[in-house]
Amino acid sequence: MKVNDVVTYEVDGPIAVITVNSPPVNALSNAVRQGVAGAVQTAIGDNGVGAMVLICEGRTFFAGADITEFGKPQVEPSLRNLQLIVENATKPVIAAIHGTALGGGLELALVAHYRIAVPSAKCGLPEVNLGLLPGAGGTQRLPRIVGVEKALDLITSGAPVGARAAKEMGLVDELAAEGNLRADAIGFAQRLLDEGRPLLKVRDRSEKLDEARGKPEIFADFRKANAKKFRGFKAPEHIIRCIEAALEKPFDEGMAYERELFNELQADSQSAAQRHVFFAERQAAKIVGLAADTPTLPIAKVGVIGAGTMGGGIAMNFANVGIPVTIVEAKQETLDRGLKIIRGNYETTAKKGRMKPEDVETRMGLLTGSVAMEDLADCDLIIEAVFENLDVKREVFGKLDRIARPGAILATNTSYLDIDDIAAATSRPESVVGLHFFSPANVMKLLEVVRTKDTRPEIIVTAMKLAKTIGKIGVLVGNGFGFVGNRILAARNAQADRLVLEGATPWAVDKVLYDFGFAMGHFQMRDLVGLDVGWNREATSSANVREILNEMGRHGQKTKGGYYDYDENRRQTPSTVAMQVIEDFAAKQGIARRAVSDEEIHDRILFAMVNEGARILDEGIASRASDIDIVWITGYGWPKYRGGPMFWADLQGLPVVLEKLKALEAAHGEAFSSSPLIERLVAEGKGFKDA
Ligand code: T1G
Repeated sequence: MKVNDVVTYEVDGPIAVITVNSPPVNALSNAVRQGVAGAVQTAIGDNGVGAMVLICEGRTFFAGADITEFGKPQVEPSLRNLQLIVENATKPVIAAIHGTALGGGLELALVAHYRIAVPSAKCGLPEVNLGLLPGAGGTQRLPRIVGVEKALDLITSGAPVGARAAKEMGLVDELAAEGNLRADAIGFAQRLLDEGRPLLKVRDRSEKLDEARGKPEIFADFRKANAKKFRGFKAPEHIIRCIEAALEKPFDEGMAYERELFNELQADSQSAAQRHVFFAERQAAKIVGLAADTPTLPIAKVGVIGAGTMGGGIAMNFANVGIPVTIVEAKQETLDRGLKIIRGNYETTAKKGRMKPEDVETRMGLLTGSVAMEDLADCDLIIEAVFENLDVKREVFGKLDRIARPGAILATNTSYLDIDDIAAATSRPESVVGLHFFSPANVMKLLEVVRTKDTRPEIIVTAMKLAKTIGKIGVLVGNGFGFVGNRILAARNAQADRLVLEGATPWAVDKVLYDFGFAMGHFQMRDLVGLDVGWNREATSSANVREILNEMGRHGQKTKGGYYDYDENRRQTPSTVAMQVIEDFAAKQGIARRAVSDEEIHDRILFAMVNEGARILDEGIASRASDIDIVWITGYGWPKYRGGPMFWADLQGLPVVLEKLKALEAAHGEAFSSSPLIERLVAEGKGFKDA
């Protein structure tokens, strides 16, 4: 019978089956919680019922609390009150798990008396990814089942575990046959009844906690080992404290402590930022302005031109998902070197246990090397990753135009050149698209999909779908200098370079950005990438500090010197040589150096970036402000707990941003003349999220 729109109740002999069907992921919405509570109470009151199975239809068991309900008035039963109904049921409740039992979904399974899962199922507590902690007893119950150390890992990483591993650690009691979960769960429930198995409550178990008692070093060591990873994030430390409480406090006090710390996190801007990022990532995949039925083109074979760092990394993305790739290089020795590097990358990954050794050959078998572009004639998608020079790229596309089959997608990996100019070298500009990968291309998640004024809709849809296929976060952007990411980076570059001429040091600039939450500072990143990227050795003319450092052979980490000096372990120290170059250049430019405060560094860099983001949005180069956030979080390391430059600006309030820009413009010139979009939004009392 239907309990409500999303929950049904039926009886199979002495077993009640409570089925939830609330697409897309059976999130524990108000209706789901009300329906499950009603069904459990019906089963308890039904004398013919001896036990009950709680199961979901669709793609997964409950994937957590319904994040869309956060911040809205609480509707009973709350998740915790639903848990009390289940945990105190007078008849066994068996949670039948498939898909991903995550967050509140797993926490609900933890108050069931038994858990059965299909082998393909996964269980996890990923709340930390939302700037939260498991707020329905996960920090108190999980350690009681899997032990403190495993609980610390699982909850602070948010990583799911597969059903087999879950069974080994006692998180799951029984494995069902794949595709036979309902029947096996009913059979398991029947067996529990026949055997008169007890109503086990996780909250009453303490054997696993006892193993950790009197070992404070477990927590001290864990904090130390993860200090770098957790830096700046609030949720991980709150999680650790809750697990410590599980050890030190009686269950109900531990639950109260967990609730207190959960509420703190939920009210914090870090969680708002990370929930924003969760939805923004998914929004980015949705294309604005194209017909929903735009067809996707089949990509059975990919061609890559260039076997260097970028070309090799790009090729790996496709081989990793079983798509054959032909890699073309001009010279055999360069091709061989490129293929060797790819093989080396795979072997290293296999040695680290992150891929099966036999997959090295499987993936290398998908890569065909060639020194003839003619071998790309049968490819559905061809990506060029040759030298970042417009003439070189135009020449390549001219040849491709003659070789590629009709309908093939011709993609450029350029990071800032005008793709319309590249497309104009072909007779088929509608087939040209930008696929801007970030180095290392086989690792970095971000892929800027750059549409030109002519790119066909099918190619846009195909490219965005392909991004997901190869495990990237695709963001559709418009054509223009630097697209979205590099254009904002250029704004940051300009301010950082100007600041060090005016009196700041590179290390002061880097510290401000590091303390803001970036993994590394601006000049450290330049040294890492290499100062000579994009440097023209023939035409160099000491036009700026960076050129002068390059002319001195100071190309960054790879030459043990750039803005910093590096020892054999790549540990950096501020370089007096670089500082002297800066001071001399400033003097030559007639710039009187002065003391520059950290606050000025902070404001000039961050508000210049926000202003450039607003211009990008106003020009339609980005479809959404949140797309800009995703680009800078996934491609450039903007701290996730600050939500991205546009979210961060909204958090400051656009009136504050506008005021800052006007003050900065008065002091430092037109680079800070505010985007008209900001002025419009302020006048309308809106934020970037409304743009
Ligand atoms: N609530 C609401 N909507 C959700 C959702 C959730 N928990 N999870 C996913 N969706 C939507 C998502 O926005 C998208 O919507 C669609 O489902 C498909 O998602 C008390 C407080 C389950 C692994 O963090 O990790 O429980 O765009 O594109 O790639 O302690 O979704 O189609 O309109 O990601 O197959 C904890 C988050 C919540 C899990 C499926 N749970 N979700 O991945 O599909 S907090 C999570 C995921 C909590 C308790 C705490 C993934 C997935 P639309 P998708 P997918």
